Amino acid sequence: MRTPSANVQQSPSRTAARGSSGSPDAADRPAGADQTDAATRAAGAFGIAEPARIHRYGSGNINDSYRLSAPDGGDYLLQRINRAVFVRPECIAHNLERLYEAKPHRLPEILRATEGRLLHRDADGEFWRLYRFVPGSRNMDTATTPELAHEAGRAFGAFLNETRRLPLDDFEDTVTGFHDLRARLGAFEHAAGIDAHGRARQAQDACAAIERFSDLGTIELPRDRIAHNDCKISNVLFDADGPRALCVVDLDTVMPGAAGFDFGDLIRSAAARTDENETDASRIGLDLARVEAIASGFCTATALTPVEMDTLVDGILYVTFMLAVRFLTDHLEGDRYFRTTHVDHNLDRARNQLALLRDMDRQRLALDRMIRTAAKDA
Ligand code: GN1
Ligand code: MG
Repeated sequence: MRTPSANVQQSPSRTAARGSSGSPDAADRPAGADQTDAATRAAGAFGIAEPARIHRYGSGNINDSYRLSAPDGGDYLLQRINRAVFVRPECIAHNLERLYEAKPHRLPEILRATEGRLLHRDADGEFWRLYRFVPGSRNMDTATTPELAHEAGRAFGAFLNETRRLPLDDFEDTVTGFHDLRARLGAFEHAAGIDAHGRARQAQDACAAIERFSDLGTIELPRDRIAHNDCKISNVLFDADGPRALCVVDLDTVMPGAAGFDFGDLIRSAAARTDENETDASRIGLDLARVEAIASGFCTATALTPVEMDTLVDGILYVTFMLAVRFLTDHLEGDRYFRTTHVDHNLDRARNQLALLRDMDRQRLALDRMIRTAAKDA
């Protein structure tokens, strides 16, 4: 058994309590009146006095997003930072300043509040930020074709390529221990030991699978570059009318990281045959054609060091296992972190990631061969 770490215990979430949906089908759900009022006031702080239209938007698990139209027809994405997850929002602001100073080519345009800051703090202590909505864009929860998978790989590879010269010391950790699997295993053991909600028994299968795979906690990846750290495919914006990727979004976790984690997160989300909410285990698995396409797109857009090349397969297993651990911990702790839509949602997600992990583990050698070949040909 490992020692629990306070750093990465899942923290209470305002958003989960609101019960809003993580389902992509619910992307345009209406916001509660109070929340919309707060969002409208926040829009005012960015110089949009009376938005013509404002509504909840997106399928993110953490922050609250609103799409709004300005009276002059401008289209924006306004987001409230989840303070329970990002306990030091000023670190996000600091990192965004550093990132945008570097003048990246393919990021959404970010706007400043009238007081000049990228994050606006409202009277309730909530933090908001505003992006211009990328016109003609769409996103998705898994890549349905190798062409889309290739484009997603290219988009995140290009992001790493653009950030490769940014000094590590210029960036803060926006979430402490975000990719610390050992600490996350510690938090899981702790939650399972306490079992505050009496859920461990029903989740026995998943808890046992976590124990079986716990050796993955010994994997070490060098965290020696600025990475995106949340490379799920829904964070790629595609052209609404075709397969082309336009840019990557969701920059709250841009901080020191590893190429293998970014690559791994993309494989887990974009090469999975289903999204992470699928409950039919017989449908869950990796689509190797998409793995090949992602590897090829990724390696076309950025050059990896030999050490990084050697960590790609480990990165895939590591991030998938870590997310299973995180979902299961949150289930045991009473769904305080990830937004959920139904009872046992986090347990379902944990089982989903564990089923995917089993398939990845079975195909480890094939994955390694395929990724190296794709990189060589890129
Ligand atoms: C969260 O916010 P969103 O939905 O892009 C989470 C990621 C997980 C992901 C799983 C800050 O991402 O780490 O991989 O859910 N973000 C944070 O869907 O915890
Ligand atoms: Mg995110």
